[in-house]
Amino acid sequence: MSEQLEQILDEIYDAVLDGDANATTEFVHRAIEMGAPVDVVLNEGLIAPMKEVGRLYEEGEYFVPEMLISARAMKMGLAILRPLLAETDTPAIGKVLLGTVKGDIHDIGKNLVGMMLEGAGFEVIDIGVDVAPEKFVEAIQTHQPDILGLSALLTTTMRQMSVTIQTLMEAGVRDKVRIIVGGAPITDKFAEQIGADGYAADAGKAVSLASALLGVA
Ligand code: B1M
Repeated sequence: MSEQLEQILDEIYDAVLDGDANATTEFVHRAIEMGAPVDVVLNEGLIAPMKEVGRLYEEGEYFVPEMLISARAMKMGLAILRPLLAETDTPAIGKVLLGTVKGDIHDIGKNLVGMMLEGAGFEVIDIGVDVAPEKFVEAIQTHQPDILGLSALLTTTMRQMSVTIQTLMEAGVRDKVRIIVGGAPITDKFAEQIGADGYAADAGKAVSLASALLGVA
């Protein structure tokens, strides 16, 4: 990697960490113009500082407002990458319904999963955050997706994944979809325990998992 590119990635990292949305936008544009690989800008420029934001929050150096403005800056950067991540002309290989579970408003990871799935040729229907189990049932009936993707970032809301699956079973729609789960506190073991069809640790793995579940890998 050229020194110039490393420098611009550092600038993006710092801009997200500082919650400076204007600088994030400017440096992401500049990195792309310089020919930086999109995945490098994403991982080193935008995702890495969010990990640091989490660490600073744990240490008591950052509070919710700082997390929020960093998240906003990161989203501005993501919006620039979105068309590049989602570049595809191929017909949809499957339909994915995506949402963050009830009680949880974290959506950056979910949005990223959605973008990567779109980029891989899936049609994505994102029903947002804080989605109640009944809403997932309704959306499955309306959109008839092949896959349901559930995201949770809090240890307190990961249990909602299990509640959601139970609700789908009671409504008789569980067997109409494959269910994939993800988010920082989720593990393979947890996915198995709650009766999901698979767990993905990151957006790239969510794409491989969704493809494998539909036999298009
Ligand atoms: Co929150 N927050 N937050 N937060 N926040 C965490 C998650 C936390 C770990 C911070 C910390 O303490 N270190 C902590 C949770 C602790 C715990 O549960 N054990 C926490 C807390 C405590 C809270 C509040 C309770 C704080 C408070 O109010 N006191 C509160 C809860 C609000 C709620 O949801 N009810 C809260 C609020 C917020 C903000 C609103 C300020 C903001 C979210 C803004 C937004 O999303 N629009 C926020 C942020 C930004 C974070 C951190 C700093 C960053 C999350 C993020 O966007 N990461 C986070 C710390 C951290 O994660 N290290 C933290 C970047 C993103 C790309 O990664 O989301 O992990 P991630 O997604 C990855 C994978 O997990 C995976 O792929 C993604 C891409 O690779 N993945 C999937 C995610 N979903 C998937 C679905 C899949 C497959 C893969 O299939 C369907």
